[in-house]
Amino acid sequence: TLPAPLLAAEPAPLAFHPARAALVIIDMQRDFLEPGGFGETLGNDVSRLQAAVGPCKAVLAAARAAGLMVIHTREGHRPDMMDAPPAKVERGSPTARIGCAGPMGRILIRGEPGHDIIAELAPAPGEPVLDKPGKGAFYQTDLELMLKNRGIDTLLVAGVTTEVCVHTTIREGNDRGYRCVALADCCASYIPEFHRVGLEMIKAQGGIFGWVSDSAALLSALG
Ligand code: C5J
Repeated sequence: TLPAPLLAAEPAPLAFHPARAALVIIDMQRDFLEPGGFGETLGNDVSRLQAAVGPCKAVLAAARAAGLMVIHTREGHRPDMMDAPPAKVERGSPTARIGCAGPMGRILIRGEPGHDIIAELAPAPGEPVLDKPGKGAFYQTDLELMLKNRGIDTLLVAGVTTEVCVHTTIREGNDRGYRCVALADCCASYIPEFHRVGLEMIKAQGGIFGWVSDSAALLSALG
């Protein structure tokens, strides 16, 4: 067998087996990255998330070339919104909440244009697209089952936003025994300070719930 590549990361480098690692790209959806979607209705400057697009494209291409499992997630709800907790729906402006009509269709609703993954990161045939009703990718989804069936033990996590869905997914994965690595420049937040501190939190205390690496380190490890 080939030696496990070493990924430069903090707080320490991490050896990983490409056959047991998955690239998980969180919620790179039009609703979060483009004007008129969920992110903007909450008062955010969506242009801040663009920084993650190029690095995500690069790691996606490298992961595909190396034969890594690639999983895309989307946050959103059923058109009947039976899976949308009232406590989630009732936040934000009453005319621009989840389920309301917007320029990209109903906000954060499956099947609407805004719910799609941005064109630059479109899933390839055969790559699982995981629809999740919550912030974490494990909650009420079959992610754990897919990872178990593929023998995955390491999650390389990219996407948006750092301190919300990326963090929640890494925390969930860590508790389930996965080595979770946030790829810093492949993640972004509407609030730059939260991006920075969110990454600090993961790797503090000896990597309390994960590791932090970046696209250049992953490309070099896979190269
Ligand atoms: C948010 C997400 N921020 N994908 N969702 O509501 O991080």
